[in-house]
Amino acid sequence: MATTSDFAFDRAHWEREGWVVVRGLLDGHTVSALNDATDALQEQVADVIVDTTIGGTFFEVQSASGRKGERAAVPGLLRKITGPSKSSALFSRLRTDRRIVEAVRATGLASPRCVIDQVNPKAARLGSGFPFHQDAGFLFGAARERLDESGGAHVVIALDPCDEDNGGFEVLGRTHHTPLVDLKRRYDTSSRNAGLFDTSFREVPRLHPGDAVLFHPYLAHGSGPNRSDRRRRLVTMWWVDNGSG
Ligand SMILES: O=C(O)CCC(=O)C(=O)O
Repeated sequence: MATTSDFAFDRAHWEREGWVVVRGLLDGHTVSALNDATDALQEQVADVIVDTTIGGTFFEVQSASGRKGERAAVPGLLRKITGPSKSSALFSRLRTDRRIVEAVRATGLASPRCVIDQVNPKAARLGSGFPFHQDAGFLFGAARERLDESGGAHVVIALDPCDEDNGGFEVLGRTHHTPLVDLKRRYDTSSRNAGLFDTSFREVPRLHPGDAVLFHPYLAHGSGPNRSDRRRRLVTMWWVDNGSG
């Protein structure tokens, strides 16, 4: 288990590229429990064909085109689960998990607070890509103020092996130094937005279950479609620095 003292963090890479891989942030037992919890959440909406909220958790369906607001390609097929912590004790505990908090703290956040938690499933063959975007543009209100005043860091944690073939998480290195591209929350989720960002330092880190990518809230990122027979699931968490106030 990672502790403050043995936490391996490549600061130079983080600062230059705006992202860094942390191997084995979560152990196999935790990953397996999170996968079971994700399956249980998915079972609750096994028959839905439109976006659905249950107990504060939002289930966004995966359409055939990848566009939001369209019917599910197959009943119960999901693209995103927002706020799994509202329905699952395990996901709720993850928001204060010492290993994740220490990793986020290592990026420079004095007092990290999780403001968004999600699961991003991508079904074998049917899961569509994610357009490149900067998360900071999708954070509003008090959380956005904290980000602008004190900073933030985002984390994705692989629940399955992730690579280019199954629509692994893609980062556009060094874009965290560029201004926010305002997508006005209305961008076409079936596109890739590739023309909007510099893709020169694009990478798709190969991740094993439990590995994480820490990335800057201004870093452009996305993912391709799942062309494999393997599903791909990620946990995504957005953190802001509560600072001293
Ligand atoms: O699922 C993915 O590959 C990317 C998800 C993402 O970037 C997001 O939900 O903001």
